[in-house]
Amino acid sequence: MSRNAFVRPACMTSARTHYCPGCGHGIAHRLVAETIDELEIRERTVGVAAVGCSILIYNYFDIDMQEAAHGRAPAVATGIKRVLPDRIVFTYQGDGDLASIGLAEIVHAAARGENITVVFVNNANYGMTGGQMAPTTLPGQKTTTTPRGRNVHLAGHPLRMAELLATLDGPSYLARVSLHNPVEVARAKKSIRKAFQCQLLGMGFSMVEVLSSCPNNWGMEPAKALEWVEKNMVPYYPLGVFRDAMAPASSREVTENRDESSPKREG
Ligand SMILES: Cc1ncc(C[n+]2csc(CCOP(=O)(O)OP(=O)(O)O)c2C)c(N)n1
Ligand code: SF4
Repeated sequence: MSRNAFVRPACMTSARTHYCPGCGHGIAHRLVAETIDELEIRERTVGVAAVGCSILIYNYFDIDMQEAAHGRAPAVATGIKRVLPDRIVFTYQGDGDLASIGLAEIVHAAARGENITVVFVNNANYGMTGGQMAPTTLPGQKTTTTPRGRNVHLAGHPLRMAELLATLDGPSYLARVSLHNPVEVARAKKSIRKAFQCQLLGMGFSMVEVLSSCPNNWGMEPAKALEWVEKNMVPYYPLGVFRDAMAPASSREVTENRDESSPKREG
């Protein structure tokens, strides 16, 4: 008996993506698409595209999409959700978009507890514009604007967005996941699904930070780039759940009081 190893999610179009070989955006798109199909929310989902390599995401999803100006996706999503509260609204943003130019928008949307879901792809650089330093670039990491490596005395320390937003009362679900191997991809899917479920239940702001590779700008083969995520990004950006309002009260206490360096894992 034969079994299909690959089935395109119904809410994805048949367009081929423009992403570089080994880029994490394609996997992240698929996880979001599978979630939309499984939760049967395709007809009422609105995606908000940001500015970055994923700007063309509206070509790949067969759902209602809205483009936002650089960094403003959480504000645009807020407007859509408030006017159309029965819609499921998500943003899809890179780290330059969300943690640099859009820092105020994401912090205030989270603080307000807006009932939207944010998929935040952290690839430690500005991908679309050629690999400049982002707020998430690791100490010592070489980029086009830090050719000798990020010097934290000059450029400051990287922002850990999931932890930063976990200091706020607004969010209902905050997690960091990674796409560096199949087990982590499966965990990432669980987190993305949970984030959308929080919105369906009207629980307020949810965000999943997805550690992702950018082999092109990192100057690495795709497999090496995945290794780089595991060896360099994961130690700096611990994986796990930082807020989970859906968890039973007892485990929620553990999650919220725990040492931030060892957050609870999904699945
Ligand atoms: C107001 C404004 N400033 C700057 C830019 C240039 N710009 C476009 S994409 C981008 C960086 C995107 O990087 P990121 O959000 O990390 O996404 P990635 O491409 O890595 O997925 C920048 C600086 C712009 N389009 N608009
Ligand atoms: S530049 Fe990086 S983030 Fe952009 S498509 Fe290529 S690998 Fe992906």
